[in-house]
Amino acid sequence: MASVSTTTPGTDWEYAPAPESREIVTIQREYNLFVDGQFVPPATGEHFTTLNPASEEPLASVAQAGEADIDKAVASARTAYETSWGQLPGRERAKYLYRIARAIQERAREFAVLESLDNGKPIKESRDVDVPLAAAHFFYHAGWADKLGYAGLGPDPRPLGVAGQVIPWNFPLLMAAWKLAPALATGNTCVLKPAETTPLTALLLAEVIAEAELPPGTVNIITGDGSTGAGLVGHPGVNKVAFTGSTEVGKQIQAAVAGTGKRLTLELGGKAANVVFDDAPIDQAVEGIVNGIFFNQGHVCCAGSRLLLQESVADAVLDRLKRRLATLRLGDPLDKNTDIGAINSRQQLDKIEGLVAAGEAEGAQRWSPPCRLPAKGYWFPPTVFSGVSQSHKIAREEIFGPVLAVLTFRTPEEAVAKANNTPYGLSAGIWTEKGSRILWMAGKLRAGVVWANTYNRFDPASPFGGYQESGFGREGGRAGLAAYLDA
Ligand code: TAP
Repeated sequence: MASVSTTTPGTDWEYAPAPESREIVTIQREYNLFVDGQFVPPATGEHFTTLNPASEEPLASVAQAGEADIDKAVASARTAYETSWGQLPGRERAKYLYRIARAIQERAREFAVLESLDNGKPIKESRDVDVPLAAAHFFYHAGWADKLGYAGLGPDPRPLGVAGQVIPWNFPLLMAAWKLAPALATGNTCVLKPAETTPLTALLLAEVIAEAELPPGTVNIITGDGSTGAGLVGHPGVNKVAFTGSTEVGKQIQAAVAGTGKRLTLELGGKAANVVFDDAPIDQAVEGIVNGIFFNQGHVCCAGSRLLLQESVADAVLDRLKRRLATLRLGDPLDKNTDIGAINSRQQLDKIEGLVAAGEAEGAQRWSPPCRLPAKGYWFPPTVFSGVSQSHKIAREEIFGPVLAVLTFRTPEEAVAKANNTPYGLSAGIWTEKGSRILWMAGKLRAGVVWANTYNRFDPASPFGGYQESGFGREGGRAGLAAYLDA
């Protein structure tokens, strides 16, 4: 598929295609479950197909885990907890985590190409963000494994046991690393379920884990749909549930886990405000706005999906933003020039289209740069809605796509009130030259992460998580260790 520039013909540079080769990856025709250190066929006998969302080409057939498979995986994790992994001193666990981190680095290109094929994200993002950050999470947590007594969580914090972990499709490998690395560093064993539409990099990670010779059962990776996730989090043999996904499913899990004594962390949706004041460096802010909402096609829980512009600079910022968006290139995720890749699934595309239609019906003004979408696959152009009011559906609901809702404000107090007018509370951005205003705003915004004069920056040492309907518990940093320890 050719890359398609969204720029106006005749006014832009023509880029030659620069496709990353997919030769580096060997995709098997069929994948089984990774249980007790081996790939085993599912007891259900069923498989489902995972697609390349950029072309709708079937990539592989993947096992559907059922009740008996979940039982087996949890039992194997229990045995590893009681007899092998759970008995290892931290300094030994660290060696395995370093091994995994180094193997991810060694196989980085393979992971990046596979992630872009299965997810639809541009190769420059999987190559420069997802894969290096996944390795960084294993390195960071390897460093903690023998120092847990110094984490401020008591002199001898104990692991919880078996962790049941369910992750979404937007950062498949990275979310697997966010879940597995802290759980393993703290001495727990794991059963992980990746999302149905993006199981392949988790299965490649299973291969890495087998090669790193972790004791069998320490990590089990079971693929399947929502019913597999529900079966895993509801399993009586699980001590800790860690879920990243939608608020709707998060609420169901919270209800299912209530009263069981299982420990729970939920990383859910968001509707973040990215707030630009009139003294902000406009060009930098425009880059931050683009990165905030168009990174990973807007499939980002902490995306800056509500842009709050101070009225005096609103027209100037919007004008520059539109000019910048006209230079973004949408198309083949494996092309190194591509900025915007494919939407992950037909279902997600339908959701985006429905919410965008609601935005138009409610009277907001829709704009996209001139943009030719590829004929096959799931695509949506970068879209900006101006004239949005707080009551509009597109200002309240998470779209999880490349769609920005622009609102305005006059005073810092009004900016805070509008930014906080959401049931979520995951992240926010502030753009201003004034340090005192950054600190004042950061203290008033009800969001787990607040970025100042930047956006979408992640580091394994920095805790990430939400308030309200964005969930509870933190991942990363010292706070992330606490979620896996009986401290
Ligand atoms: P969900 O539909 O919630 O799916 C997430 C995971 O849960 C998938 O593996 C899914 O399996 C599984 N699942 C579905 N129903 C389940 C149930 N009843 N019990 C247990 N597991 C179940 O979300 P999604 O569409 O994949 O991801 C998008 C959402 O995730 C967005 O709202 C986004 O904001 C949020 N998200 C949050 C964060 C953080 S850190 N807060 C990070 C990334 C994404 P299937 O794939 O088979 O449906």
